Amino acid sequence: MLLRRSYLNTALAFASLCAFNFPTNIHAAVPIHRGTPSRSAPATKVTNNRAIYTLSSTFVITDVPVTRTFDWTLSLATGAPDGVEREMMVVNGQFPGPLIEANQGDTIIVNVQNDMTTGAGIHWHGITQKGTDWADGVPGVSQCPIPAGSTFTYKFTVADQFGTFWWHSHMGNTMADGLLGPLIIHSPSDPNVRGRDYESERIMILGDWMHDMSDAIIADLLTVNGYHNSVAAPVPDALLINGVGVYNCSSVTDTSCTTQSLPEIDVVPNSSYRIRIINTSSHVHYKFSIDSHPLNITAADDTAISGPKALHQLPIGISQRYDAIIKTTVGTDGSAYYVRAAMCAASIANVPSTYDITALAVLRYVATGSEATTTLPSSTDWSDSVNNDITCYDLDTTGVSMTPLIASNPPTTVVASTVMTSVIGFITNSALEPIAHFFWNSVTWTNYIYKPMLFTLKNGGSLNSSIITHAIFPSTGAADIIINNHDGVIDHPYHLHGNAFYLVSRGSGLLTATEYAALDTSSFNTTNPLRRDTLTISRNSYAIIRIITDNPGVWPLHCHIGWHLAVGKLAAIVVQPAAIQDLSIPAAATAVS
Ligand SMILES: [Cu+2]
Repeated sequence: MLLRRSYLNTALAFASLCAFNFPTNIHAAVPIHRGTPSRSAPATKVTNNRAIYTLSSTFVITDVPVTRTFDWTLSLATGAPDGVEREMMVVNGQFPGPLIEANQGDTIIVNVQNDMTTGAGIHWHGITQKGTDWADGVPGVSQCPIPAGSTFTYKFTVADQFGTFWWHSHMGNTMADGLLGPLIIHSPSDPNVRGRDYESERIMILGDWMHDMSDAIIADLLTVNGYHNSVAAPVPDALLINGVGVYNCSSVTDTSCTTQSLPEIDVVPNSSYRIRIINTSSHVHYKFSIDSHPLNITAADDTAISGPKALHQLPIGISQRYDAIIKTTVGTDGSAYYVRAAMCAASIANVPSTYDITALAVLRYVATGSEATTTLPSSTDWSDSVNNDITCYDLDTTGVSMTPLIASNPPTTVVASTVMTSVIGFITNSALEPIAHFFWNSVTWTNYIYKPMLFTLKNGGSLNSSIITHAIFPSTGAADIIINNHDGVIDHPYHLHGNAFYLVSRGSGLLTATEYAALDTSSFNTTNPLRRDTLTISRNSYAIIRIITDNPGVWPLHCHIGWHLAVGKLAAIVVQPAAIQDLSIPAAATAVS
């Protein structure tokens, strides 16, 4: 890998637009915490608010828009999702964080009070933020960090979207410290209808967990020896379902470690449930299943689909969502079945042979008026389940049909295209040591968090190609983005902000611009192809996604493995830079300091 620059940039290389005299390198800007119980661990205890996993049947689904206001306090607190206490970052004292539930057309206001000791930014994953780019929540891209002790208000209207989304911190990888939660948008236009296609709704949040704070892990990853002597993203200390993991306390000296009970999901017999599965992990691609309960897949990210009707095992990439309908006609009152989230270990380095790759929860049948049983299930995994794949891959690559229920054909005339090639590499630090980073087209992103790219473009400036690989799509039309995953042994989840995209093609190997231009486009799927916002692209392969460039902005295209993002894996798609200058950005967004 070519060495483009030294990692440590001069702090004041750019005049800041949001604040003065702050270092521009995020890792120099935050104090380093180790997550193991410390003398300074906050006394406040994190709660797991189980109410967020059950969507209320009384929530009125309507096309009459309202404004919904949420008041959030971000704070440090002590929690033990897997039984090992550590310092966490939480919203309103909860992990996972609060549920946002709204209807299509609603305006969402989130008043954020940052009571942490570091800056913050909250991203609304999958929401396109048309005209409200400043609310996209990415420090260094769309805003400055919300300073410790300050408030900031996000306000956006979800005009033309509905489905299963989530929110998470986009500051470093502090989502791995606890700042994440579900975001559900209902709509009368949703082809999947409560009361007809299913009776009730549940949320299942898959995740992964580390015992160290994210900034400590990133600081180590940016050394020659890495974190725990590896420059690879870390093996999770625990795997979580609905914020609960079971850590083997006998392997730690920490006497406060408590063995967790498996999370319980109660269902009534002879009913049907829409389960909204969200993979909030920083590193883990999962295979999700429920013993004896086939999954009828009805949405991929926020796109309602006709999917596989009786799937046993669902591959779900990092930050992807799937909605699945299950029928509770398998058992009777008192029956119990394991819910399994099996880690795709193929893309994670250094997994010990003794590592338990499967997180468990309990699906328990409880008839109305009955007392829940407490015995653990005796159910067994599907006989055809596959846990140890040689790659981690998306559901659409398995030969199943995933047809959007609201049909949309992308334009077949493309006005612009770009090739984005990502690969791991090394750059040399001031001690001439090789430090691992991820690169887009040979450039690893440096986040000047106090000089957001949106503000630069708003002011008529342009981006610096040596610190951010970017493509510029100047006019409205269809544009193709060829994403190459050039890594030989790592599968990555790719997320594009500001746009749902059409998946028009996939292929193996590396696709150059010349090869793309020579492709027989009749092989592209332009007849109602799958639309979504996050794609797993397996090692040494590519995908071609098509967007409509009607949302002016500077939109991150990045790997959603938080540890890869933190070491440079973000590029930008700049849509209609002239129109960005016309965007209105509230003074409060630019005045954060
Ligand atoms: Cu990655």
